[in-house]
Amino acid sequence: MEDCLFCKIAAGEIPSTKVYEDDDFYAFKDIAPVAPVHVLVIPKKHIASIAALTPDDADVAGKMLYAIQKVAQVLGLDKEGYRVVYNTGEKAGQTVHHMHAHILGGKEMAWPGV
Ligand code: IU
Repeated sequence: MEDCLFCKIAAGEIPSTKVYEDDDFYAFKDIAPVAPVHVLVIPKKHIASIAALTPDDADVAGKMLYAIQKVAQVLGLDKEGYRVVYNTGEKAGQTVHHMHAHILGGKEMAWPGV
């Protein structure tokens, strides 16, 4: 999608620190990490948020969980654990309107954390 920051990052038009890529997904380090490990996983297809998913997106939405699993393995987080956050919409604090999963790890995390 034109003028979408994360579409441009996934296309390599804007630089990022890549940690994983396959045909459908791209993962890169968050520029403002809130945990020792903070990586964003995005679908290459432009989808604004979980709230914008349609039945046509069911395949990519399902595969995204496997991409997250793979990225966590690449990051070495799979044994110690990690948190996955999808901020969705205004009240949740979503600032970039291209669906993304935050993978957070590398520290003990409290719950609930809202
Ligand atoms: P949010 O869930 O929409 O609030 O998360 C957007 C994230 O994108 C946030 O953690 C930013 O630090 C991150 N980010 C980035 O990694 N690179 C950028 O150029 C921009 C935002 I703008």
